[in-house]
Amino acid sequence: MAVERTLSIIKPDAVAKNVIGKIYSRFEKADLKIVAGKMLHLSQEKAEGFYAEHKERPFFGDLVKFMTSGPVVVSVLEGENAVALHRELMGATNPKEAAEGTIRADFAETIDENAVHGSDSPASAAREVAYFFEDSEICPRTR
Ligand code: RTP
Ligand code: MG
Repeated sequence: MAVERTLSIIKPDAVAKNVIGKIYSRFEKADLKIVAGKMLHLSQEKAEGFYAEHKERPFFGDLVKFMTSGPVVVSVLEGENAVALHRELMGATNPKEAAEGTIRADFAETIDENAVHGSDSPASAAREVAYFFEDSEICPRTR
């Protein structure tokens, strides 16, 4: 299996619940390395650009409103099979359907405010990592 990178966003609801560390801890326990990270408050334009693939969906307006409602933590995670592993740790989009022990099952209640985002394919990950980080902001582990 290949070492991959994926983009994580800890969404405004989870930041408000003060569980950034608990979510980071899930990544670390799964042997995903945090190789970049920052907190920021997304502008409407930045959030719309990030979710451009959902532009025509009925929930798009609410999604952008939520994602700009407070600070988020964006991170790059690195590890074997990182994209799929991270999605597994997150659980289903709808927390009510998320498997026990997943981040969404434990820290989210509704599909609209579901605690975390994770890239859904290596191609999306490449686009999303570049959307938030310069190469110089990513720090691969040397030990
Ligand atoms: P994300 O992109 O945030 O990691 O979530 P995801 O891949 O699991 O889900 P996606 O289909 O990409 O949808 C992005 C976000 O839009 C909201 N959503 N609402 N009401 C609905 O039917 C609906 N479907 C999606 C969710 O907040 C989802 O995380
Ligand atoms: Mg998605």
